[in-house]
Amino acid sequence: MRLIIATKNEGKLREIKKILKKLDVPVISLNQLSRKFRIREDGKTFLENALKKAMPVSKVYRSDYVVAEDSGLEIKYLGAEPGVYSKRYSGRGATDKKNNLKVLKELKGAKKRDRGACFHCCLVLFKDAKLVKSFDGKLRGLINEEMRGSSGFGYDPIFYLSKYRKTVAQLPLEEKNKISHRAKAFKKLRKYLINKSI
Ligand code: ITT
Repeated sequence: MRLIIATKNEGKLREIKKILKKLDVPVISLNQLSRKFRIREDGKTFLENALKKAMPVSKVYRSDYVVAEDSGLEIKYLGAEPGVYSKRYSGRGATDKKNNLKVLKELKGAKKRDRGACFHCCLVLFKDAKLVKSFDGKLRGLINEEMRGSSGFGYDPIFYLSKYRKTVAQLPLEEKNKISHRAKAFKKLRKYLINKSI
């Protein structure tokens, strides 16, 4: 029995593996499976997208546990955008840098009180093509006025945490893993799996 993380994002996988390292099961990603999956992330919510990622994998690998997560950045000032469009916010050929720059442009001149943002992670656990449980995690912060730092991925360079006086990209990965939206959701999963003796 293995724990398959239904992601192709190596940045995410690195973070997830660190959080789950105490579990006594092999943790692998889609990149290590012989079967290839093409997943359309066209759901309207993080939960819908997480279900879309997990189901096809769990249908093939029925005896393994499959975990999928969908995550993104929500900015109240932008009506909770980019949300489920976080990865492709700057359109065709989107990159992390272009996405960051687009957010900075949208918030140009916005006051501190309007710069509130939230990273949201929704995670689902599947077995035998059925949803076993879902977990959520959130991290609140502010959109910085410029990009800072090079650790992490995605919107980390513009996500500012007042408590640390740093962006998430200026924190070491160990630190991010203690507080991130993903860490919170995966710690709930870890606790669940340990309690179930998995
Ligand atoms: P998979 O679907 O293969 O898991 P993905 O890169 O498509 O990987 P998501 O759809 O869940 O991942 O994430 C959407 C985007 O949200 C992601 O590309 C980042 O831009 C942003 N994001 C998610 N988690 C983040 C984090 O911890 N730090 C910074 N940005 C993050």
